[in-house]
Amino acid sequence: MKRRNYLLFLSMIAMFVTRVAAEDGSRLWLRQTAGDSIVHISIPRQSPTLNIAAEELRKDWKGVPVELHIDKKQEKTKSAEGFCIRSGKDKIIITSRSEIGLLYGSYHLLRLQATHTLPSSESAQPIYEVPAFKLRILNHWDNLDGTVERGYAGQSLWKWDELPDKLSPRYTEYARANASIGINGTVLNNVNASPQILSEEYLQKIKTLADIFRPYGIRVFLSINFATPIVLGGLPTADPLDKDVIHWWKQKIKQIYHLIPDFGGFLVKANSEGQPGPCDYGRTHAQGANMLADALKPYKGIVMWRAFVYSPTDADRAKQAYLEFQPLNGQFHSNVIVQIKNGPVDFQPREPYSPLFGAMPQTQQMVEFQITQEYLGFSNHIAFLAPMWKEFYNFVSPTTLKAVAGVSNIGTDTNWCGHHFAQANWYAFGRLAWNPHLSSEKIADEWLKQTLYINVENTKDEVHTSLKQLMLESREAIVNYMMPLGLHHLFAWGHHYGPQPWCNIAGTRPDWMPSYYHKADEQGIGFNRSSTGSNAVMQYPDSLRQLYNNIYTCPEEYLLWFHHVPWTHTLSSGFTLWEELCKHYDHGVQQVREFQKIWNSAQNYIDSTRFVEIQSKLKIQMRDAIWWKDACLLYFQQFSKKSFPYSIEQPIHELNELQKAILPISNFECPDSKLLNAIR
Ligand code: BDP
Repeated sequence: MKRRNYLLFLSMIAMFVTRVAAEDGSRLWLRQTAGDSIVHISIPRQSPTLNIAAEELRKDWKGVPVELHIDKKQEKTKSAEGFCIRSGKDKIIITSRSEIGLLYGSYHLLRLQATHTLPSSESAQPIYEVPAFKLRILNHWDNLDGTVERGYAGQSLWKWDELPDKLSPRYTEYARANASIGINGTVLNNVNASPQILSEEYLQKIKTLADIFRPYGIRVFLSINFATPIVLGGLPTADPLDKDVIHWWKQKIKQIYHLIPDFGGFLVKANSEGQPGPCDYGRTHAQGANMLADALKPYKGIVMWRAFVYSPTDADRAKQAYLEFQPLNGQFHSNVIVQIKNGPVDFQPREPYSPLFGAMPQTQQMVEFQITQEYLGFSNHIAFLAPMWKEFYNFVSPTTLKAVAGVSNIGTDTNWCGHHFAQANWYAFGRLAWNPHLSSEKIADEWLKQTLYINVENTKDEVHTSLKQLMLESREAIVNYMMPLGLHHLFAWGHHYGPQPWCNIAGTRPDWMPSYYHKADEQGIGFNRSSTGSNAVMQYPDSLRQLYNNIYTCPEEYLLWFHHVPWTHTLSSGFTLWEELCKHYDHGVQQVREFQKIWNSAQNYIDSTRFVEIQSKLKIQMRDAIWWKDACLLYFQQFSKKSFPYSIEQPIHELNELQKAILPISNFECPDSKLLNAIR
């Protein structure tokens, strides 16, 4: 080989090696590499959105030529965002009523290619896809100082200090990733909102982001602080019926739309956890929401008004959102959507669905899921959340909801989400927001194939099957080792990472203390929400009320949510409650041991960087699972006064050692590993 050719050959190898080695997770599920042939892609016209579609296909599509067509009359895909893919022998045609539909269709085609699920051209029926929800939106809990509330993946993506002049390449990558899975809205800032977000200075920055996101079909929304007219506007009140307040909001909204003509609207956390709101002025949530909605209406903006409220009253916390919001049914204006967390308490590893869903038939509702793992081991544990969200849809039909929101798990970490597997939750959120009928297995399958393997074709079927199994079981494993059988909120106060079922801080709200929720005593454990207790069951429709109200018919996964159950009560397995509790905690630990084995067996099919990183996280998860099991079982044993079944792995910690450990309390960071190592 001539010297020049030889050098060229070496540099090609070097390029190839860097390409293979550069698996740091930054490319998410969009890892396809260019095909050799240049395929002809035709678009109906030049436009920012269509150019992106063409560029994506040119970069990654390896098949026959593709034509993109706008078809205003396309009947089957009623939504403008829907699309149809028809494949023939010599070309593929994607049609949609809109440009963004064509972009979604292009990403869909590429997904079929990457997951090896392209239908063969002869047999192929056209593929029609329509999103189930019109609004599929991420909620960022990002603060203006760059921190992220309950974020475990670094700092906020939005570099407020640099905007609007300097633009991080991540803004476009973020928009692209969202568009590839159909997410079409983003609330940029924390629901605990700073009034400054609406200042002239910030609106300019936000306009810049909106301009970057627009071609990807993503509209920008903002969380607002209800007292902004006082803080920014210098008014003496924020009373929603005050004419100066109304005028202030109208002017502010006019200013926003002048900069961002397709601005989506506001998300509001009001009279919740100390945030200001209309109730401060004797007005209702509906009056507060409607005032904003009326001001947004001329611009087609909306208000997403959160129902996450619970005041320190005697009423069971699980009942409070319903008590406060249900009577307001029918009072909200047509561009208000009440945003409700999936469960009645707060994003626990397992909750029954919130009975507020379906209880306000004359009011538009949307669900809020939490993608960030505040209550699921932060970015240290693998918790694939599609099964949890699907569980919600077993009770609440997607057709009754206007929209779906997910609290984002994205930050400045190279791999975006802290844990490589946490990317699967961002992915699953988007895919389920588009189609809630997709199975968890299908989503896991898609994500694994697109994201994880060095080479899909060379990956052994059994490895792929066990990794899928790992993902599908992962959330249930966490429920098992953290809080099985309907237990909830046993978390350490403040940061919600480790177990502290004993936590009791004098002078703190009782409904922030674990004992409020587990109520363990010598007789038994669990919160009696049946008709002989707080009667929260009353808020559910008849059929479920009867089921949940009876200790013998209540599904065991919700048993201790609805009942205070004697330690000696026999469960369907024939074991007593105490024995079952021990077995569940133990099973969770054994599941993680199994996950470690599965992961190790995948070594040859995953790049070494991500393999080792995930392996290390699994070690932490393993130690945490044992920590959770030991802490909860040793603590509850003081009440049950029973020994552990021989069949379970016996504790390796002492209770007093666990109770002495001081957990660092921070909203923003993972716990300090040195301190934790002392107890793990
Ligand atoms: C809780 C979080 C808190 C949020 C709150 C909310 O701990 O940081 O501000 O939810 O959703 O789960 O408003």
